[in-house]
Amino acid sequence: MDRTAQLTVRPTACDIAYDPPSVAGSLHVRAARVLEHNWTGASTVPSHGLYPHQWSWDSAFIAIGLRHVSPLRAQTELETLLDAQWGDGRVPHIVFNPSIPLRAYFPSPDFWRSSTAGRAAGAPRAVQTSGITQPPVHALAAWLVHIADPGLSRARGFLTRVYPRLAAWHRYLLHRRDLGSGGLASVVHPWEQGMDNSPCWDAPLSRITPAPARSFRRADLDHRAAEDRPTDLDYGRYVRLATDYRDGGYADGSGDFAVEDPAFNALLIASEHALARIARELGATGTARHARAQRLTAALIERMWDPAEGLFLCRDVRAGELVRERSVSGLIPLMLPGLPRDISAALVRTTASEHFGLGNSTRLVPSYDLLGEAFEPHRYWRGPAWFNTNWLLEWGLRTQGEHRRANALREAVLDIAQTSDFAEYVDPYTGEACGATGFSWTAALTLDLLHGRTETTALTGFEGGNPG
Ligand code: 2M8
Repeated sequence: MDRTAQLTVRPTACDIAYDPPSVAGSLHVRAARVLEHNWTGASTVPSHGLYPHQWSWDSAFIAIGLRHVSPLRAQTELETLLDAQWGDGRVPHIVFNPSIPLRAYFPSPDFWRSSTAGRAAGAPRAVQTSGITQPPVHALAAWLVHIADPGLSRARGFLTRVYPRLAAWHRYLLHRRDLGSGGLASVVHPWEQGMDNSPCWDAPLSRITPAPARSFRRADLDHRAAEDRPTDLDYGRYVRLATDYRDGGYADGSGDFAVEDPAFNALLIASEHALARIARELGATGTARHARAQRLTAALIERMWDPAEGLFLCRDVRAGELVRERSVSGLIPLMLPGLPRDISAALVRTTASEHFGLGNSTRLVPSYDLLGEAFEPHRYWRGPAWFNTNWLLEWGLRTQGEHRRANALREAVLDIAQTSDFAEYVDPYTGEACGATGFSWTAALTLDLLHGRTETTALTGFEGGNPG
């Protein structure tokens, strides 16, 4: 879609269909209002203060919720993001809004210099973006948006337009980013995986020389308490990694940080199943994509499953070893339909174990091991519970037939989203709000769970189900 066309599909108030189930009515309306407030005309910001641009995986989650309010806006959200795709297939993690002052967010477009430093990698000229990526939730989102209103989707040629872009995105990840030569994608920066300061990155980041503190100015601390955010040392390393990547023209392969992450790869696999469904809708068989998703699942198990922990672990590709930290990332492969029964059963046990506490000491799964040395209940991705990961786990529990646990998790997400005013993240024990409130993906995924969950198996169309 060209950028002129975007203006013509800007929805009006009439597109916002308020038809909530009666009991959950006010929650629906409140969640829809958050998304309305954060909508900028062609996409949705995660939160106006802290994150005033378009973020990649946020937009995928936002579209998944928005489809229950305005399927047209949900399609537009994804297409705006895909309009900023690079020639090599990468989907950037931030698409910058040119009307936002540079000082409002760091690193700003003048740091990334996408249209010049990214020229060889095919960065777009008309829009400024970051040069790194985020988890590939987009094909999954595109399929879910399509099935929310197939008539509108077909009339607009939505899937026909997004399919080649999504296929190029997956191709980029599976080829240019197979840095471990094991068939899986590596992330080259903690921001790519999305759980920015997870303790999983501590060891691989320890080898990175931080950029001097005086060489950059953090904007996040204008909005939030330092105790809830990554440290200055973390930021120094984030800046060094991004600077080196940029100065190498965003070419892949030589960076000092390369990690295979279970959630990133599980989302790629789930999205590959979704791409198969999209291919079928467009008249192909989709069989090759389902088969690839199965092969990727086998690689994930071979390279990251730790039977003693009952958890998938990150693989530090540069050090050639597993990272021995327990993160919610290692539970996300529960979403995968082709998981062997012993693995899915072990993962379900781990969610309820003393490390994650689900249904025992916690109602939402924390981002990191409750017993881990690095655990901090309020510091960003080092312990707090997040709504997107819990939505993914709800999906995962349902995929594995664990409906009672999934129902309880669904209730907890809805309840805590409401009482926390759609917080960015919460204390995993008390549900106390942390970070921004009125956070877009929290509102969007609340909407999705309010509208029930019938499409888990329909999504994958995975013949054969779970092997015993
Ligand atoms: C957080 O990450 C950004 C950098 O990408 C930041 O801290 O400034 C993460 O929570 C990430 O997962 C999320 O996509 C982003 C916007 O919500 O914020």
